[in-house]
Amino acid sequence: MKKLSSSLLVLPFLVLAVIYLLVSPNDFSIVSSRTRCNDTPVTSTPSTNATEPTADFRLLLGVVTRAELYERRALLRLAYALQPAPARAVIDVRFVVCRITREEDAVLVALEIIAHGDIIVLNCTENMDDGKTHTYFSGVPKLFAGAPYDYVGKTDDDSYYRLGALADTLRDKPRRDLYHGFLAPCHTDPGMQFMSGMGYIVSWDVAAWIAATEELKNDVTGPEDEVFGRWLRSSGKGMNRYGEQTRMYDYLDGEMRDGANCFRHALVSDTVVVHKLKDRLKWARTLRFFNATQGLRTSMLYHVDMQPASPPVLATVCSVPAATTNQHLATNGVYTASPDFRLLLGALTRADLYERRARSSASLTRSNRRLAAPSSTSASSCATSPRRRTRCRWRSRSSPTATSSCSTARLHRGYGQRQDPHLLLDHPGAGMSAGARYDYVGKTDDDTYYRPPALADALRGKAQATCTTGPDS
Ligand SMILES: *[C@@H]1O[C@H](CO)[C@@H](O)[C@H](O)[C@H]1NC(C)=O
Ligand SMILES: *[C@@H]1O[C@H](CO)[C@@H](O)[C@H](O)[C@H]1NC(C)=O
Ligand SMILES: CC(=O)N[C@H]1CO[C@H](CO)[C@@H](O)[C@@H]1O
Repeated sequence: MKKLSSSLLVLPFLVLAVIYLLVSPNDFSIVSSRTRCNDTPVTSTPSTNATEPTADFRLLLGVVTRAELYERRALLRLAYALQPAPARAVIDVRFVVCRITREEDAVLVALEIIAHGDIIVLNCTENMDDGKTHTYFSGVPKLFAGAPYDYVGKTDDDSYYRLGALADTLRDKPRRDLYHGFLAPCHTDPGMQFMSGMGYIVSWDVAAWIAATEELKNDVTGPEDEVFGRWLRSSGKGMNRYGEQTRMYDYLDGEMRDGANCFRHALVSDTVVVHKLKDRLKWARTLRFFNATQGLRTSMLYHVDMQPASPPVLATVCSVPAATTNQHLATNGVYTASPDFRLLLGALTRADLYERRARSSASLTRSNRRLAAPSSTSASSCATSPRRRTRCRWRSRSSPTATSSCSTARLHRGYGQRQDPHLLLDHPGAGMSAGARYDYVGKTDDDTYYRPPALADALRGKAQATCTTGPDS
Protein backbone atom coordinates (compact mmCIF):
# COMPACT_ATOMS: atom_id res chain seq x y z
CA MET A 1 0.00 0.00 0.00
CA LYS A 2 1.50 3.23 -1.04
CA LYS A 3 1.24 6.31 0.99
CA LEU A 4 1.89 9.70 -0.32
CA SER A 5 4.22 11.61 1.86
CA SER A 6 3.79 15.24 1.02
CA SER A 7 6.82 16.65 2.62
CA LEU A 8 6.40 20.31 2.07
CA LEU A 9 8.94 21.63 4.44
CA VAL A 10 9.56 25.26 4.91
CA LEU A 11 11.78 25.96 7.83
CA PRO A 12 12.33 29.61 8.48
CA PHE A 13 15.35 29.21 10.67
CA LEU A 14 16.93 25.85 10.45
CA VAL A 15 17.58 23.99 7.35
CA LEU A 16 16.42 20.51 7.00
CA ALA A 17 16.93 17.96 4.37
CA VAL A 18 14.96 14.91 5.15
CA ILE A 19 15.97 11.56 3.95
CA TYR A 20 13.82 8.64 4.72
CA LEU A 21 15.83 5.54 4.44
CA LEU A 22 13.11 3.10 3.98
CA VAL A 23 14.52 -0.21 3.19
CA SER A 24 11.63 -1.76 1.41
CA PRO A 25 11.09 -1.91 -2.32
CA ASN A 26 9.06 0.72 -3.96
CA ASP A 27 9.27 3.38 -6.53
CA PHE A 28 9.77 7.01 -5.89
CA SER A 29 9.88 10.03 -8.01
CA ILE A 30 10.33 13.67 -7.22
CA VAL A 31 7.57 14.51 -9.61
CA SER A 32 5.63 11.33 -9.32
CA SER A 33 2.71 10.23 -11.39
CA ARG A 34 2.43 13.37 -13.42
CA THR A 35 1.72 12.66 -17.02
CA ARG A 36 3.75 15.56 -18.24
CA CYS A 37 6.84 14.75 -16.27
CA ASN A 38 6.64 10.99 -16.21
CA ASP A 39 9.60 8.73 -16.49
CA THR A 40 9.02 7.64 -20.03
CA PRO A 41 12.24 8.11 -21.94
CA VAL A 42 11.67 10.59 -24.69
CA THR A 43 12.33 8.10 -27.44
CA SER A 44 10.02 5.39 -26.17
CA THR A 45 6.33 5.04 -26.72
CA PRO A 46 4.12 6.58 -24.08
CA SER A 47 2.26 4.55 -21.51
CA THR A 48 -1.15 3.24 -22.41
CA ASN A 49 -2.66 5.86 -20.19
CA ALA A 50 -1.32 8.55 -22.47
CA THR A 51 -3.36 7.26 -25.38
CA GLU A 52 -6.55 6.61 -23.47
CA PRO A 53 -9.63 7.63 -25.37
CA THR A 54 -10.48 9.94 -22.48
CA ALA A 55 -7.76 12.35 -23.64
CA ASP A 56 -9.11 14.76 -26.25
CA PHE A 57 -5.64 15.46 -27.53
CA ARG A 58 -1.95 15.07 -26.76
CA LEU A 59 0.49 17.95 -26.84
CA LEU A 60 4.26 17.94 -26.64
CA LEU A 61 5.43 21.24 -25.18
CA GLY A 62 9.16 21.85 -25.52
CA VAL A 63 10.73 24.39 -23.17
CA VAL A 64 13.74 25.70 -25.06
CA THR A 65 16.54 26.15 -22.56
CA ARG A 66 20.23 25.43 -21.99
CA ALA A 67 21.90 22.58 -20.14
CA GLU A 68 23.45 24.76 -17.45
CA LEU A 69 20.21 26.43 -16.37
CA TYR A 70 19.56 23.99 -13.54
CA GLU A 71 17.69 26.32 -11.28
CA ARG A 72 15.25 27.39 -13.96
CA ARG A 73 14.48 23.77 -14.82
CA ALA A 74 13.94 22.94 -11.16
CA LEU A 75 11.56 25.86 -10.85
CA LEU A 76 9.66 24.97 -14.01
CA ARG A 77 9.31 21.37 -12.87
CA LEU A 78 7.84 22.54 -9.60
CA ALA A 79 5.58 25.05 -11.30
CA TYR A 80 4.15 22.49 -13.72
CA ALA A 81 4.01 19.62 -11.25
CA LEU A 82 1.98 21.67 -8.79
CA GLN A 83 -0.55 22.82 -11.38
CA PRO A 84 -3.82 20.93 -11.46
CA ALA A 85 -3.65 18.35 -14.24
CA PRO A 86 -5.46 19.54 -17.37
CA ALA A 87 -8.78 17.82 -17.94
CA ARG A 88 -8.95 15.17 -20.70
CA ALA A 89 -5.66 16.23 -22.25
CA VAL A 90 -2.13 14.95 -22.14
CA ILE A 91 0.43 17.74 -22.09
CA ASP A 92 4.01 16.53 -21.88
CA VAL A 93 6.37 19.33 -20.90
CA ARG A 94 9.93 18.60 -21.99
CA PHE A 95 13.13 20.62 -21.74
CA VAL A 96 14.95 21.03 -25.03
CA VAL A 97 18.71 21.61 -25.06
CA CYS A 98 21.43 21.30 -27.66
CA ARG A 99 24.45 18.99 -27.45
CA ILE A 100 26.06 18.94 -24.05
CA THR A 101 29.68 19.98 -24.19
CA ARG A 102 30.87 20.49 -20.63
CA GLU A 103 32.00 17.65 -18.41
CA GLU A 104 29.89 18.71 -15.44
CA ASP A 105 26.77 19.17 -17.52
CA ALA A 106 27.10 15.72 -19.05
CA VAL A 107 26.99 14.10 -15.64
CA LEU A 108 24.49 16.39 -13.97
CA VAL A 109 22.07 16.48 -16.88
CA ALA A 110 22.33 12.69 -17.16
CA LEU A 111 21.26 12.48 -13.51
CA GLU A 112 18.30 14.72 -14.22
CA ILE A 113 17.29 12.58 -17.15
CA ILE A 114 17.45 9.46 -15.00
CA ALA A 115 15.47 11.12 -12.24
CA HIS A 116 12.91 13.01 -14.30
CA GLY A 117 13.02 11.74 -17.88
CA ASP A 118 11.92 15.10 -19.22
CA ILE A 119 14.92 16.38 -21.20
CA ILE A 120 15.44 16.19 -24.95
CA VAL A 121 19.04 16.70 -26.14
CA LEU A 122 19.13 17.75 -29.79
CA ASN A 123 22.14 17.38 -32.03
CA CYS A 124 22.84 21.08 -32.42
CA THR A 125 25.16 23.72 -31.08
CA GLU A 126 23.44 25.86 -28.48
CA ASN A 127 21.93 28.94 -30.12
CA MET A 128 18.92 31.14 -29.86
CA ASP A 129 18.26 32.45 -33.33
CA ASP A 130 20.31 30.21 -35.55
CA GLY A 131 18.26 27.11 -36.17
CA LYS A 132 17.56 25.50 -32.79
CA THR A 133 13.84 25.93 -33.36
CA HIS A 134 14.19 24.24 -36.73
CA THR A 135 16.18 21.36 -35.25
CA TYR A 136 13.46 20.89 -32.65
CA PHE A 137 10.39 21.01 -34.89
CA SER A 138 12.00 18.96 -37.62
CA GLY A 139 13.37 16.40 -35.16
CA VAL A 140 10.24 15.79 -33.13
CA PRO A 141 8.23 13.90 -35.81
CA LYS A 142 11.04 11.33 -36.04
CA LEU A 143 11.70 11.14 -32.30
CA PHE A 144 8.05 10.43 -31.57
CA ALA A 145 7.14 8.60 -34.76
CA GLY A 146 5.94 5.64 -32.71
CA ALA A 147 3.38 7.72 -30.83
CA PRO A 148 2.70 11.00 -32.59
CA TYR A 149 1.17 13.85 -30.68
CA ASP A 150 -1.72 15.94 -31.96
CA TYR A 151 0.18 19.14 -31.33
CA VAL A 152 3.74 20.22 -30.76
CA GLY A 153 4.65 23.51 -29.14
CA LYS A 154 7.68 25.54 -28.25
CA THR A 155 8.05 27.92 -25.34
CA ASP A 156 10.80 29.87 -23.60
CA ASP A 157 12.17 29.10 -20.16
CA ASP A 158 10.90 32.45 -18.91
CA SER A 159 7.33 31.61 -19.90
CA TYR A 160 4.71 29.97 -17.74
CA TYR A 161 1.87 28.13 -19.43
CA ARG A 162 -1.33 27.50 -17.50
CA LEU A 163 -1.88 23.99 -18.76
CA GLY A 164 -5.54 23.75 -17.80
CA ALA A 165 -6.41 26.97 -19.62
CA LEU A 166 -4.33 25.89 -22.59
CA ALA A 167 -6.09 22.53 -22.77
CA ASP A 168 -9.48 24.20 -22.63
CA THR A 169 -8.65 26.56 -25.44
CA LEU A 170 -7.13 23.86 -27.68
CA ARG A 171 -9.88 21.32 -27.09
CA ASP A 172 -12.27 22.60 -29.71
CA LYS A 173 -9.63 23.78 -32.17
CA PRO A 174 -8.75 21.92 -35.36
CA ARG A 175 -6.21 19.14 -35.07
CA ARG A 176 -4.76 19.99 -38.47
CA ASP A 177 -3.02 23.01 -39.94
CA LEU A 178 -3.15 24.82 -36.61
CA TYR A 179 -0.91 27.69 -35.50
CA HIS A 180 -1.66 28.88 -31.99
CA GLY A 181 -0.06 31.56 -29.85
CA PHE A 182 0.13 35.30 -29.52
CA LEU A 183 -0.02 37.26 -32.78
CA ALA A 184 2.90 39.66 -32.96
CA PRO A 185 3.55 42.43 -33.51
CA CYS A 186 0.13 43.55 -32.39
CA HIS A 187 -1.73 46.13 -34.45
CA THR A 188 0.01 45.22 -37.67
CA ASP A 189 -1.13 43.73 -40.95
CA PRO A 190 -2.35 40.21 -40.12
CA GLY A 191 -0.54 39.04 -43.23
CA MET A 192 2.74 39.94 -41.59
CA GLN A 193 2.07 38.64 -38.12
CA PHE A 194 3.66 35.60 -36.54
CA MET A 195 3.21 33.88 -33.19
CA SER A 196 5.43 35.37 -30.51
CA GLY A 197 8.28 33.21 -29.25
CA MET A 198 6.85 33.30 -25.72
CA GLY A 199 4.99 30.18 -26.77
CA TYR A 200 3.45 28.77 -29.94
CA ILE A 201 1.88 25.50 -30.92
CA VAL A 202 1.31 23.81 -34.27
CA SER A 203 -0.54 20.66 -35.19
CA TRP A 204 1.50 17.54 -35.87
CA ASP A 205 1.05 17.76 -39.65
CA VAL A 206 2.77 21.15 -39.64
CA ALA A 207 5.75 19.73 -37.73
CA ALA A 208 5.88 16.82 -40.19
CA TRP A 209 5.87 19.31 -43.04
CA ILE A 210 8.78 21.21 -41.46
CA ALA A 211 10.70 17.94 -41.11
CA ALA A 212 10.04 17.03 -44.72
CA THR A 213 10.86 20.39 -46.25
CA GLU A 214 14.59 20.47 -46.88
CA GLU A 215 14.87 24.09 -47.96
CA LEU A 216 13.76 25.38 -44.54
CA LYS A 217 17.13 24.24 -43.22
CA ASN A 218 18.73 27.08 -45.13
CA ASP A 219 16.32 29.68 -43.81
CA VAL A 220 16.90 29.65 -40.08
CA THR A 221 18.71 32.89 -39.34
CA GLY A 222 16.93 35.65 -37.48
CA PRO A 223 14.50 35.92 -34.56
CA GLU A 224 13.23 32.36 -34.32
CA ASP A 225 9.55 33.20 -33.94
CA GLU A 226 9.61 35.52 -36.94
CA VAL A 227 11.46 32.95 -39.04
CA PHE A 228 8.96 30.28 -38.08
CA GLY A 229 6.08 32.54 -39.09
CA ARG A 230 7.78 33.23 -42.41
CA TRP A 231 8.05 29.51 -43.23
CA LEU A 232 4.36 28.96 -42.66
CA ARG A 233 3.26 32.12 -44.45
CA SER A 234 5.34 31.49 -47.53
CA SER A 235 3.92 28.00 -47.94
CA GLY A 236 0.35 28.62 -46.84
CA LYS A 237 0.70 26.41 -43.77
CA GLY A 238 -0.84 26.89 -40.36
CA MET A 239 -3.90 28.57 -41.82
CA ASN A 240 -5.96 27.84 -38.71
CA ARG A 241 -4.46 30.67 -36.72
CA TYR A 242 -5.55 31.40 -33.18
CA GLY A 243 -4.13 34.30 -31.24
CA GLU A 244 -4.77 34.44 -27.52
CA GLN A 245 -4.44 38.18 -27.19
CA THR A 246 -4.77 39.37 -23.56
CA ARG A 247 -4.49 35.78 -22.27
CA MET A 248 -0.85 35.58 -23.36
CA TYR A 249 1.29 38.50 -22.29
CA ASP A 250 4.50 39.77 -20.74
CA TYR A 251 4.63 40.04 -16.98
CA LEU A 252 4.00 43.42 -15.38
CA ASP A 253 3.76 44.56 -11.80
CA GLY A 254 3.66 47.89 -10.03
CA GLU A 255 7.36 47.91 -9.25
CA MET A 256 8.30 47.92 -12.89
CA ARG A 257 8.91 51.07 -14.83
CA ASP A 258 7.21 49.71 -17.94
CA GLY A 259 3.59 50.48 -18.58
CA ALA A 260 0.83 48.25 -19.80
CA ASN A 261 0.44 47.88 -23.55
CA CYS A 262 -0.95 45.42 -26.07
CA PHE A 263 1.43 42.65 -25.05
CA ARG A 264 2.16 43.50 -21.42
CA HIS A 265 -0.18 43.82 -18.49
CA ALA A 266 -0.79 42.67 -14.93
CA LEU A 267 -1.64 39.07 -14.16
CA VAL A 268 -5.16 37.97 -15.02
CA SER A 269 -6.93 34.83 -13.89
CA ASP A 270 -7.77 33.43 -17.35
CA THR A 271 -4.10 33.47 -18.36
CA VAL A 272 -2.75 31.00 -20.87
CA VAL A 273 0.88 32.21 -20.79
CA VAL A 274 2.83 34.73 -18.74
CA HIS A 275 6.15 35.66 -20.34
CA LYS A 276 9.30 37.50 -19.26
CA LEU A 277 9.54 35.81 -15.90
CA LYS A 278 13.18 36.70 -15.68
CA ASP A 279 13.87 36.40 -11.98
CA ARG A 280 12.76 34.58 -8.85
CA LEU A 281 10.63 37.43 -7.61
CA LYS A 282 8.56 37.53 -10.79
CA TRP A 283 8.12 33.76 -10.66
CA ALA A 284 7.19 33.90 -7.00
CA ARG A 285 4.57 36.58 -7.54
CA THR A 286 3.16 34.78 -10.54
CA LEU A 287 2.99 31.40 -8.82
CA ARG A 288 1.39 32.95 -5.80
CA PHE A 289 -1.17 34.75 -7.92
CA PHE A 290 -2.16 31.42 -9.44
CA ASN A 291 -2.52 29.92 -5.98
CA ALA A 292 0.38 27.51 -6.31
CA THR A 293 1.15 28.02 -2.62
CA GLN A 294 -2.32 27.02 -1.46
CA GLY A 295 -1.17 23.45 -0.92
CA LEU A 296 1.15 24.51 1.89
CA ARG A 297 -0.03 22.81 5.04
CA THR A 298 0.57 24.10 8.51
CA SER A 299 3.31 22.36 10.39
CA MET A 300 5.62 22.83 13.31
CA LEU A 301 8.47 22.19 10.88
CA TYR A 302 8.32 25.59 9.31
CA HIS A 303 6.74 28.96 9.38
CA VAL A 304 6.39 30.84 6.12
CA ASP A 305 4.92 34.29 6.20
CA MET A 306 2.95 34.66 2.99
CA GLN A 307 1.86 38.19 3.77
CA PRO A 308 3.59 40.75 1.64
CA ALA A 309 5.92 42.92 3.64
CA SER A 310 5.23 45.96 1.49
CA PRO A 311 2.85 45.28 -1.37
CA PRO A 312 3.91 46.94 -4.60
CA VAL A 313 1.86 49.90 -5.64
CA LEU A 314 0.02 48.89 -8.73
CA ALA A 315 -0.09 50.82 -11.91
CA THR A 316 -2.62 48.45 -13.42
CA VAL A 317 -5.85 46.74 -12.60
CA CYS A 318 -4.97 43.47 -11.01
CA SER A 319 -3.35 43.08 -7.64
CA VAL A 320 0.02 41.46 -7.52
CA PRO A 321 1.06 39.92 -4.25
CA ALA A 322 4.53 40.56 -2.95
CA ALA A 323 6.82 37.64 -2.54
CA THR A 324 7.93 36.17 0.69
CA THR A 325 11.54 36.19 1.67
CA ASN A 326 11.93 32.69 2.94
CA GLN A 327 9.60 30.64 0.89
CA HIS A 328 10.50 27.12 0.05
CA LEU A 329 8.77 24.25 -1.63
CA ALA A 330 9.88 20.71 -1.30
CA THR A 331 8.88 17.48 -2.91
CA ASN A 332 6.47 14.65 -2.53
CA GLY A 333 7.63 11.16 -1.83
CA VAL A 334 5.99 7.81 -2.05
CA TYR A 335 7.02 4.99 0.24
CA THR A 336 5.79 1.84 1.84
CA ALA A 337 5.56 0.91 5.47
CA SER A 338 7.81 -1.34 7.52
CA PRO A 339 11.37 -0.31 6.72
CA ASP A 340 14.19 -1.58 8.89
CA PHE A 341 14.68 1.87 10.25
CA ARG A 342 14.09 5.50 9.42
CA LEU A 343 16.55 8.36 9.41
CA LEU A 344 15.93 12.07 9.37
CA LEU A 345 18.94 13.79 7.84
CA GLY A 346 19.00 17.58 8.08
CA ALA A 347 21.16 19.38 5.53
CA LEU A 348 21.88 22.91 6.70
CA THR A 349 21.40 25.24 3.78
CA ARG A 350 19.77 28.54 2.91
CA ALA A 351 16.41 29.33 1.35
CA ASP A 352 17.95 30.91 -1.73
CA LEU A 353 20.12 27.95 -2.72
CA TYR A 354 17.54 26.49 -5.09
CA GLU A 355 19.95 24.90 -7.48
CA ARG A 356 21.79 23.04 -4.76
CA ARG A 357 18.54 21.59 -3.45
CA ALA A 358 17.37 20.60 -6.91
CA ARG A 359 20.59 18.78 -7.60
CA SER A 360 20.65 16.82 -4.38
CA SER A 361 17.12 15.62 -4.88
CA ALA A 362 17.96 14.44 -8.40
CA SER A 363 20.94 12.43 -7.22
CA LEU A 364 19.08 10.98 -4.27
CA THR A 365 16.25 9.90 -6.49
CA ARG A 366 18.73 8.18 -8.70
CA SER A 367 20.15 6.29 -5.74
CA ASN A 368 16.68 5.15 -4.87
CA ARG A 369 16.02 3.82 -8.29
CA ARG A 370 19.11 1.74 -8.27
CA LEU A 371 18.39 0.40 -4.84
CA ALA A 372 14.70 -0.01 -5.44
CA ALA A 373 14.42 1.52 -1.99
CA PRO A 374 12.53 4.75 -1.69
CA SER A 375 13.67 7.80 0.09
CA SER A 376 12.33 11.27 0.03
CA THR A 377 14.31 14.38 0.36
CA SER A 378 13.35 17.83 1.32
CA ALA A 379 15.42 20.74 2.19
CA SER A 380 14.83 24.10 3.61
CA SER A 381 16.60 26.79 5.40
CA CYS A 382 17.11 29.38 8.05
CA ALA A 383 16.79 33.02 7.47
CA THR A 384 18.19 34.18 4.20
CA SER A 385 21.48 35.71 5.21
CA PRO A 386 24.61 33.65 5.71
CA ARG A 387 25.19 35.37 9.00
CA ARG A 388 21.90 34.17 10.38
CA ARG A 389 22.70 30.72 9.20
CA THR A 390 25.98 30.65 11.04
CA ARG A 391 24.41 31.85 14.21
CA CYS A 392 21.71 29.33 13.94
CA ARG A 393 24.06 26.48 13.42
CA TRP A 394 26.27 27.60 16.24
CA ARG A 395 23.31 27.66 18.55
CA SER A 396 22.15 24.31 17.47
CA ARG A 397 25.47 22.87 18.42
CA SER A 398 25.99 24.65 21.67
CA SER A 399 22.53 24.90 23.06
CA PRO A 400 20.07 22.08 22.62
CA THR A 401 17.22 24.20 23.78
CA ALA A 402 17.97 26.99 21.34
CA THR A 403 16.06 30.22 21.25
CA SER A 404 12.83 30.55 19.39
CA SER A 405 14.59 31.76 16.27
CA CYS A 406 16.24 28.37 16.11
CA SER A 407 13.53 26.30 17.60
CA THR A 408 14.13 23.30 15.42
CA ALA A 409 17.75 23.11 16.50
CA ARG A 410 16.78 20.55 19.07
CA LEU A 411 16.29 18.11 16.28
CA HIS A 412 20.04 17.78 16.22
CA ARG A 413 20.39 16.94 19.84
CA GLY A 414 20.69 13.26 19.32
CA TYR A 415 22.95 13.18 16.32
CA GLY A 416 24.03 9.60 15.81
CA GLN A 417 21.86 8.29 18.59
CA ARG A 418 18.38 6.97 18.98
CA GLN A 419 15.99 9.80 19.25
CA ASP A 420 12.62 10.28 20.74
CA PRO A 421 10.55 9.12 17.79
CA HIS A 422 7.72 11.46 18.71
CA LEU A 423 9.87 14.52 18.53
CA LEU A 424 9.13 15.42 14.96
CA LEU A 425 6.00 13.79 13.80
CA ASP A 426 3.48 13.89 16.55
CA HIS A 427 2.30 17.11 15.07
CA PRO A 428 -0.55 16.26 12.73
CA GLY A 429 0.38 18.88 10.19
CA ALA A 430 3.99 17.87 9.95
CA GLY A 431 3.52 17.22 6.28
CA MET A 432 4.55 13.62 6.52
CA SER A 433 2.69 10.41 6.78
CA ALA A 434 0.94 9.93 10.10
CA GLY A 435 2.77 7.43 12.22
CA ALA A 436 6.09 8.08 10.54
CA ARG A 437 8.74 7.98 13.22
CA TYR A 438 12.49 8.11 13.07
CA ASP A 439 15.09 5.89 14.59
CA TYR A 440 17.93 8.27 13.85
CA VAL A 441 18.45 11.92 13.24
CA GLY A 442 21.48 13.39 11.51
CA LYS A 443 22.93 16.63 10.28
CA THR A 444 24.91 17.35 7.13
CA ASP A 445 26.01 20.31 5.02
CA ASP A 446 24.69 21.23 1.61
CA ASP A 447 28.02 20.52 -0.05
CA THR A 448 28.04 16.98 1.26
CA TYR A 449 26.77 14.07 -0.75
CA TYR A 450 25.43 11.16 1.27
CA ARG A 451 24.99 7.87 -0.51
CA PRO A 452 21.76 6.53 0.95
CA PRO A 453 22.42 2.84 0.14
CA ALA A 454 25.85 2.87 1.78
CA LEU A 455 24.56 4.85 4.72
CA ALA A 456 21.66 2.46 5.15
CA ASP A 457 23.97 -0.53 5.12
CA ALA A 458 26.29 1.10 7.62
CA LEU A 459 23.46 1.97 9.95
CA ARG A 460 21.52 -1.23 9.63
CA GLY A 461 23.84 -3.29 11.83
CA LYS A 462 23.98 -0.49 14.34
CA ALA A 463 20.26 -0.18 14.45
CA GLN A 464 20.01 -3.81 15.36
CA ALA A 465 22.71 -3.49 17.98
CA THR A 466 20.85 -0.61 19.54
CA CYS A 467 17.65 -2.54 19.39
CA THR A 468 19.07 -5.40 21.39
CA THR A 469 20.44 -3.15 24.08
CA GLY A 470 18.17 -0.16 23.98
CA PRO A 471 15.43 0.39 26.53
CA ASP A 472 12.56 0.57 24.08
CA SER A 473 13.74 -1.95 21.48
C1 LIG B 1 25.39 15.32 -34.95
O1 LIG B 1 25.52 16.07 -36.12
C2 LIG B 1 26.82 16.02 -36.66
C3 LIG B 1 26.90 17.01 -37.82
O2 LIG B 1 25.67 17.19 -38.40
C4 LIG B 1 27.14 14.60 -37.10
O3 LIG B 1 28.42 14.51 -37.62
C5 LIG B 1 27.04 13.68 -35.86
O4 LIG B 1 27.23 12.34 -36.23
C6 LIG B 1 25.70 13.85 -35.19
N1 LIG B 1 25.73 13.14 -33.93
C7 LIG B 1 24.80 12.28 -33.58
C8 LIG B 1 24.94 11.63 -32.26
O5 LIG B 1 23.85 12.02 -34.30
C1 LIG C 1 -6.94 31.83 -5.98
O1 LIG C 1 -7.74 31.45 -4.89
C2 LIG C 1 -8.65 32.47 -4.48
C3 LIG C 1 -9.33 31.98 -3.23
O2 LIG C 1 -9.77 30.67 -3.36
C4 LIG C 1 -9.63 32.73 -5.61
O3 LIG C 1 -10.53 33.75 -5.23
C5 LIG C 1 -8.84 33.18 -6.83
O4 LIG C 1 -9.70 33.35 -7.92
C6 LIG C 1 -7.78 32.17 -7.19
N1 LIG C 1 -6.93 32.74 -8.23
C7 LIG C 1 -6.80 32.20 -9.42
C8 LIG C 1 -5.95 32.93 -10.37
O5 LIG C 1 -7.35 31.16 -9.75
C1 LIG D 1 -7.34 3.48 -17.29
C2 LIG D 1 -6.00 2.87 -17.37
O1 LIG D 1 -5.62 2.25 -18.36
N1 LIG D 1 -5.22 3.07 -16.33
C3 LIG D 1 -3.89 2.51 -16.24
C4 LIG D 1 -2.86 3.61 -16.22
O2 LIG D 1 -1.58 3.10 -16.00
C5 LIG D 1 -1.45 2.42 -14.77
C6 LIG D 1 0.01 2.04 -14.58
O3 LIG D 1 0.61 1.76 -15.79
C7 LIG D 1 -2.38 1.19 -14.76
O4 LIG D 1 -2.28 0.51 -13.52
C8 LIG D 1 -3.79 1.67 -14.97
O5 LIG D 1 -4.67 0.55 -15.06
